[in-house]
Amino acid sequence: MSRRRTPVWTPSDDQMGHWPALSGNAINGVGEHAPRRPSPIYWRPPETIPHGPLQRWFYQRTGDDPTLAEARQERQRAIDEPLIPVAADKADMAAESLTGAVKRAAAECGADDVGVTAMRADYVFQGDDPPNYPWMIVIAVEQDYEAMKQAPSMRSLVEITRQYGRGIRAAKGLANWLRGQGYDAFPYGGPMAGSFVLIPPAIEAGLGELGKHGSMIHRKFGSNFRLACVLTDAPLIADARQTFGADDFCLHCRVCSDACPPAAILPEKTLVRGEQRWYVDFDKCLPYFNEAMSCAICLAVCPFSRPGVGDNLVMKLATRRARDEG
Ligand code: B12
Ligand code: SF4
Ligand code: SF4
Repeated sequence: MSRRRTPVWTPSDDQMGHWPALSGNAINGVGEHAPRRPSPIYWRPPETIPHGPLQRWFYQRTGDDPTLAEARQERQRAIDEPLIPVAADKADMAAESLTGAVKRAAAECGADDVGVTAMRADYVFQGDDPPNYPWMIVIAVEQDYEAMKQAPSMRSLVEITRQYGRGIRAAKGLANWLRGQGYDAFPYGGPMAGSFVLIPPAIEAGLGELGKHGSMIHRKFGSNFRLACVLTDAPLIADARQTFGADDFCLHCRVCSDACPPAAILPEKTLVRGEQRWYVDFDKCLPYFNEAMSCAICLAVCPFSRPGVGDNLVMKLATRRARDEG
């Protein structure tokens, strides 16, 4: 039973005039039993995707705020900064010490958390070539909670844009550090989707769990963070997945689904490309996202995101689990 007090939001005719004849949930493979690679759906060159006209519509609506324009320019400067060449001699370090050194370098470059995982072809969008690197170093950057509490607003959109820039700078700094050690390294941060999804490798790299709102929950930052990464051929050691009870907590919590204006967050796990997991209805989320400054209400209201509360929740869940197991 829903606790919603407000009626479900409906999109403008202006936006829906650009909507394609195809459901985004079909593109994402909802109801499909066989596993397959994800299909490109958004934040891709607009002429290559059915929802491309909506992507253009979003940029036209948000384009002329000066603070946002400045944040976008700074993000673009980070994207455009060239990489240094790969040094001719490789650093003589065993995988264990190199992995430790990579994590320290990532923190110095501005990453708030970092994890290592093997690159897998199933992260790569259909139609894109799997990048030729064995390892992915996944970076998390925390967003300012006070700014995000005001989502959806120009302030939260500016904060999101700034954190994209910070993620790209951290990834680029780390890629350059690796290149200086003689290893090939390629950085990726948003906002464009690139050629692979970030959440599945970030989960494998131990950065957190998938929440009901379709984003990840980190044990310290809650849902309030962005992801970036570096692909590399440096020999590294993978981190293990980490679970701290977020998935179980989501089973009995409805804070994000009740707060989502278009009611896009599905209350039950759903079959998507062969996996039963949390899923957000694309056809409901995207119109609100486009009209409301890229939304992010679901990140802001998640109890794990509230500073101080998230840590306590994680501790309580660990105590409960120890009691249940003992
Ligand atoms: C396209 C995109 C969108 C689209 C559509 C997303 C969709 N699910 O269809 C729109 C514009 C609607 C969107 C909205 C949001 N997004 Co978005 N989005 C992306 C982007 C660029 C590509 C993802 C994609 O193509 N998804 C389409 C298919 C693959 O979606 P899906 O099948 O539902 O799978 C999703 C998850 O379930 C998970 N996933 C995929 N396969 C598997 C397999 C398993 C086993 C599991 C457990 C999970 C999992 O990853 C997918 C993430 O969308 C990524 C960056 C990246 N390169 O990954 C950011 C990204 C996922 N978005 C992010 C965020 C935060 C948001 C918003 C909160 C908006 C905002 N302003 O912050 C909302 C949340 C609502 C939502 N729908 O999830 C963050 C998540 C960070 C976090 N804490 O987890 C990312 C990683 C961007 C970043 N660099 O930080 N997004
Ligand atoms: S981004 Fe907004 S519309 Fe989309 S799922 Fe989250 S709260 Fe709902
Ligand atoms: S608000 Fe509740 S249900 Fe939604 S992701 Fe956070 S913990 Fe899970």
